[in-house]
Amino acid sequence: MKRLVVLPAVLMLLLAACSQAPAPAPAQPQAAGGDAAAVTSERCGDPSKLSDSVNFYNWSDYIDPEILTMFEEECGVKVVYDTFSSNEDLLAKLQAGATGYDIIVPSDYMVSIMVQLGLLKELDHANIPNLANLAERFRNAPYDPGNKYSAAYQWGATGIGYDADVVTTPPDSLAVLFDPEQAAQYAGKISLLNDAREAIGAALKYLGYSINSTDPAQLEEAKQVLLAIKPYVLTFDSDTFGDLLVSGETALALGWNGTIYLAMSENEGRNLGFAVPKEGMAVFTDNLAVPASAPNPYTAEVLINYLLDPEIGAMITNYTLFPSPNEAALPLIAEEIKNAPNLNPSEEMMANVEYIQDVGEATALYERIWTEIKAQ
Ligand code: N2P
Repeated sequence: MKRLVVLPAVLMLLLAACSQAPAPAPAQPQAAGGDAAAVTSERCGDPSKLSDSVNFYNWSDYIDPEILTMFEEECGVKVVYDTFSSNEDLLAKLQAGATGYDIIVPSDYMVSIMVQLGLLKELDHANIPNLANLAERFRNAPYDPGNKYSAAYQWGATGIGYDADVVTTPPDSLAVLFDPEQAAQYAGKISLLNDAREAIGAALKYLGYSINSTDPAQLEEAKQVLLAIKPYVLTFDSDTFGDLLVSGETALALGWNGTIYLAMSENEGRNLGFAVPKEGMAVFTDNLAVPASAPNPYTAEVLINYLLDPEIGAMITNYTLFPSPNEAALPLIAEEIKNAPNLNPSEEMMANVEYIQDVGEATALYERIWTEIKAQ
């Protein structure tokens, strides 16, 4: 999704082109060190150390674009913004040698994998005092205790989005997706996340196994579950499943809570719901991190600190509707978001959920199964 890239320079050129003035001289390359004169805020770190631009690679629909404009205006740093749709896509991009990214947003288990592969830079906490705004459980998460490599950005849970005009009994079980008889009732109106760990993980949960199973026999069973209902699946999609529910192209979506809530809140005329299945589901924390190869690591840390500001943290959640790990931001988050049922999973629901974890060597097996499911 490219719509978030803000291009003041292009606007200036357009304006110049419209005026009668002689054509401007070609732009001079800017000196390293950014445009310190443009810094108008305390939130920009040491202006003399800022780069001209910073490259931010995030999940789709995961920030209020206004925040990028604010950072550009306050700090005089252009944010080059691009998006990805799964942890595996992000990893593949980095492993293929993409070296331009300054900030990436891996989930919990992918932080572990990237640390092991030496792909992340250790954060300089002196540049990120706002780490203190994170709730304790995000400052000492098992995948990165003490925020050595990452800072929590948003968290959430996977569940079932549904169109209550079509699925008239609110689903309480993954059987609505994975029991072929039930799924057949919604043939061609089902979307599943385009995500190996999420989709195979949900099938494992349906079977009563761990979302992190490494048992080849259990994984084979999960594959058979997915293959049996695949004829009824319209699409594997992690970017537009909310829109597909709104338009009526689907009636059921295995998807993330914030995305479904956004679809619900923007379309109150539509009778949409979000269900947490009784088998339990995945929860995730997505984290800001700096690749070891980042060209502008200082500016990346300044932007991470900016995103952890309480005001900005609240803007993020008020826009994405995913829960915030930023404790200092909570007073600024809209009450209806904090009180939405299922959006902030209750203790009871949390008892039944699992974090996706690094499954080590079994990752290759998940990948093979996923390729086979997608290919058939
Ligand atoms: C929202 C992205 C949610 C991230 N489009 C899930 N890890």
